[in-house]
Amino acid sequence: MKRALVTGITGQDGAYLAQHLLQQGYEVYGGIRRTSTRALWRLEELGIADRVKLVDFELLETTNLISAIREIRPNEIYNLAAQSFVGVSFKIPTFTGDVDGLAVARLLEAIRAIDPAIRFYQASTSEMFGKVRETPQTEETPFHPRSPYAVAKLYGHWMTINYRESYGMHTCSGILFNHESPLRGSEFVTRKITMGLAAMANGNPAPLELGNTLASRDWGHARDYVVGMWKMLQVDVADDFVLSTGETHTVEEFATHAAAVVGFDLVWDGEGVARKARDRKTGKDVIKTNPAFFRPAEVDLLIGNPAKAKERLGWAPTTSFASLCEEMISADVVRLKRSK
Ligand code: NDP
Ligand code: GDR
Repeated sequence: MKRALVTGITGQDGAYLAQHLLQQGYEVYGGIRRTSTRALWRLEELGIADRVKLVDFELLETTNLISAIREIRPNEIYNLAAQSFVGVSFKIPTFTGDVDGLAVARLLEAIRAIDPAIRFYQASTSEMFGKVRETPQTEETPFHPRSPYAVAKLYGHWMTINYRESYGMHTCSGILFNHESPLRGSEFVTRKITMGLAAMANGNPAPLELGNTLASRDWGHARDYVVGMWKMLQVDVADDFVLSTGETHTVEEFATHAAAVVGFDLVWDGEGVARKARDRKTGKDVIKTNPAFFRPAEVDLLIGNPAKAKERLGWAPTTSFASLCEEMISADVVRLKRSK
């Protein structure tokens, strides 16, 4: 039986990846950092909380990483743990650099010292393309990060490649474009929209406040993307892969589609801070712009080309943009009803 250590087990991807690995017959260890309360709700929603073995895992503490790897002796490590919110990284840049950048070097050194045959997956990101140099983006597109988060992730990305080239280790970097799900954290824009619209459909009168609604992203479903992560560690020759859908949509398109599911027909108008959406039937404001959610530097448009992953891994996304929106808002409507 193969053993995997998944860092960031309490996050969106950690939960779906753990589910996939269990389905493949793995013994799954989940790295969890010490906090006053354990956030296991995602594992519980997937019904796998009692099948994942939790181990103390703090990326900022080298001793902790070494003892976890020594104790578990995994065949594969998936490093999903991170300070993953781009907006927040402008407020805590050095902390983000430590967790998302330097910690990758800590982890790779620990693996090299304990057992360099352990296969390693690093959660890299389309944010590294930032102010994009070409469209669509591929594994060969030059990087231009636009946030402390993306700069830190770029360090982790290159360290992952460096350990492969320097020591022949099986280290892979997955350059994943945005992937969402009903298990997405509530501060990311898709989930913020689906939670906000579900609440409004349920009678909450306050309009939802967003930042730059004209930003465009290549949005897929997390359930599909964790399969790609796993496939990267199953091929004999380690490499780096883009995972994306090859489609891009604005925040406004996502909101308009999700709104339609709960009965709002959004009409957008205005520019800058005056940009807003009202419901065509009632004339009421549904979404307003709040400049507090603007970022000091923005990534305007991302769209990935997943051809290499399709060809070498046989990976392809299976969830359309429309069904992603529908699944997310429907889940939030059900949660709201259940909580009443
Ligand atoms: P989440 O924010 O949902 O999960 C992040 C996880 O990291 C949580 O389990 C969190 O624990 C853990 N973590 C944070 N800091 C530390 C630390 N110092 N030590 C140990 N664990 C820590 O992210 P996602 O699941 O969405 O993303 C997974 C990874 O993929 C991240 O690295 C992200 O940057 C990257 N990524 C995500 C994409 C996406 O669209 N989702 C796209 C491309 C890359 P806690 O619960 O305690 O906070
Ligand atoms: P992103 O995701 O920054 O792409 O990073 P996020 O959902 O935070 O933002 C997407 C776009 O929406 C715009 N936006 C808002 N964003 C948030 N969070 N809240 C708002 O109110 C709002 N209004 C508009 C943003 O400006 C941005 O342009 C995610 C994370 O999962 C990263 O960890 C991952 O690496 C990348 O995706 C790929």
